[in-house]
Amino acid sequence: MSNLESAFALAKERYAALGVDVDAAMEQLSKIAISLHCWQGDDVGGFEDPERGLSGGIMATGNYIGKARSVAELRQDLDKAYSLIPGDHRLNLHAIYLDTDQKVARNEILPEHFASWADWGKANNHGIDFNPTLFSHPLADDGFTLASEDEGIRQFWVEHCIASREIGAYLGEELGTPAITNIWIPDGYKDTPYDRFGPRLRLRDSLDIIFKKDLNPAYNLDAIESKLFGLGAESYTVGSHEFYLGYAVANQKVLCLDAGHFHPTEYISDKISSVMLFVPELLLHVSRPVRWDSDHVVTLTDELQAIMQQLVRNRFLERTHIGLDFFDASINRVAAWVIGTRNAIRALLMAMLEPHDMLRKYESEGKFTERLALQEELKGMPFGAVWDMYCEKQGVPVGFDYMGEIQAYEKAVLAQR
Ligand code: RNT
Ligand code: ZN
Repeated sequence: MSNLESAFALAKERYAALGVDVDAAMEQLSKIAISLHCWQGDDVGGFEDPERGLSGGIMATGNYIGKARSVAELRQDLDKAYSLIPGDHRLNLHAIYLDTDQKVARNEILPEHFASWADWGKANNHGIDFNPTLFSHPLADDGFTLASEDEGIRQFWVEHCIASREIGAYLGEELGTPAITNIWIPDGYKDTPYDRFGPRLRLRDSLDIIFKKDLNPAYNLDAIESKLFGLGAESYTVGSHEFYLGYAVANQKVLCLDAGHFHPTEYISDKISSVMLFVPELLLHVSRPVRWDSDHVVTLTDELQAIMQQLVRNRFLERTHIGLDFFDASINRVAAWVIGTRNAIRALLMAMLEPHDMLRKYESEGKFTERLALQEELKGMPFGAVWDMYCEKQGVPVGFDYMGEIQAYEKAVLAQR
């Protein structure tokens, strides 16, 4: 027996003593697809206009070598990242990542501009999700899009979102798995507004028009993403949590919770069990806010574990779409994907290895001392041996071994750009 096998055998015994079936957990885990966000590969730049900088209150900092400069380079980097992550996963695309030589206005994007992505998804077994891009554009530079008072601007962005839903449906049909098309807008004010209601009325009306046409839910599902504030929109954000929660409940849309979009001491893990009573499905933007919505690479934090525990304990995985949302330009971008995604999967596995029956029983019986003791003991369980075996079985590097491949890729590919 190899070291890996014997460590796994011992771990399996330890978990079995708590009534946990390790093989069943690994089997369950292999069916969960995480949606990797394309925008980690090029600092949210996109390929619509290479000259254009970021706007809309989001920002990537750092200048590490090797940023992807074309669709081909981005796919090459993504392929590398997927090869180091156990399981089959999805891709989350933004509209500015279209594949065409022509200049196409945002309100004129068509499925054909994403046909090569559909082909790539098919060839590599990736479902694809989609996002209209309502930032980094002259018509968004005044800080308002779907909530703008300017009819022309509002109409332009409504058309962009309608076109995006059609592209989502196209991708969903091509790939045989629904695209989650997620709308996030930057609309808000730097300083205290007089009117907090008008923009929200306009946003609601814009959404109503955008969602008017029914699309087949087997191809496209609509999601909406709230935010507390953005850079330059510190005083007021039109699309707040209350706004979108209300809209999603009233219209039965997918609610997107981004881990960085709340007050720093407010956690999305505790929102999941409430919102799931009232919305049909959930989209998560798994991110890591450090003091603010900084979009750091996801690490194995208590909050990451708490999020995954909620999904597993309440059997919400079937109604939840897990997407990632971080962008760090100060480290190897391929490694950022690999580290963040592996952590999301690791946290899921940890949640699947909890002794659910024991914990529930102690709680129901009011045995809170036992509950506390067991929860603390779990932190020392040989979970890493199960994770290593999972990676081995899925044919990806075990532990830190993936770093060698990243370094080789950096030397051979990224450093040549
Ligand atoms: C911005 C939102 C949004 C973006 C992506 C690029 O604050 O989190 O999800 O990060 O659309
Ligand atoms: Zn987000």
